Amino acid sequence: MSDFLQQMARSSAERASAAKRKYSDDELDLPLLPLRLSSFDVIAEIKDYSPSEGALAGADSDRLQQARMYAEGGAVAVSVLTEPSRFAGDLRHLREVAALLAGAGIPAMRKDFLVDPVQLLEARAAGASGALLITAMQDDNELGRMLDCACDLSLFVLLEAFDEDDLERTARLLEQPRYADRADAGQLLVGVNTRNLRSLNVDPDRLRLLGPLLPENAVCVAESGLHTGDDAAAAAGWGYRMALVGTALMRSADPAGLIRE
Ligand code: IGP
Repeated sequence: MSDFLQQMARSSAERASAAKRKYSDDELDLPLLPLRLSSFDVIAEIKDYSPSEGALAGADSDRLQQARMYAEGGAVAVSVLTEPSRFAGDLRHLREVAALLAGAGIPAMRKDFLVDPVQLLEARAAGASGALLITAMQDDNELGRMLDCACDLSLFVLLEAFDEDDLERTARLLEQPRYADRADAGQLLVGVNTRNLRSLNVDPDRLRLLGPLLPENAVCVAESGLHTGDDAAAAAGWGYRMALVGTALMRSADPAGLIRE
């Protein structure tokens, strides 16, 4: 069997072809909330299950309560896993969380292994204002198509890199004026995921090692394996202006307090 990322790409493509039949433009008029960045921000994540950590949450009410605590803690955005097979995610989770957060003016973003522009439409129709794109899943043309679609829909994008090659590719994309403009506006972010999505292992040292290679014209996000305010402060010292935190917040008795740290 192929590696994890390939499996995810295949099952995601199957879901995309089913989704293509569903949406028309008039379904896409839910409120769009741009990211409003400050000096260091947290994107807080809702995920019920992680392939590496196991179950992180249960009932639907927990999910909404979790989103409320993220809002209370001052999360700049909330990321919601929608991948069903390995993360127990669902577009319904995104829809419910986005609707709840819209009242507080906090954008929700779709976290999944997106391979087809229609999945960005799905995200938009579920009320998301942003989406994650994984650089290593697509070639430059495919990624360009996804970015263009996200721009057309005014979705903010977190473009995720894992290694030097990914970061070089994101830097090249960011040389193109249309993407550079989105990055300048703080609506195209570059993330470094410390978790290798092929093996699922976390290498926390990646944040430090890749720090010098971060593109200068984008806000950069430290992703995965961050547990404390100290972890976030270290990331800030290496040039990251945001942290994406899931597991630690899902497990915390006081997620709002942890975000404020
Ligand atoms: C959150 P953590 O270690 O705080 O739960 O990680 C987030 O970075 C992680 O869920 C993630 C992810 C992804 C999940 C980052 N990129 C891509 C699925 C797909």
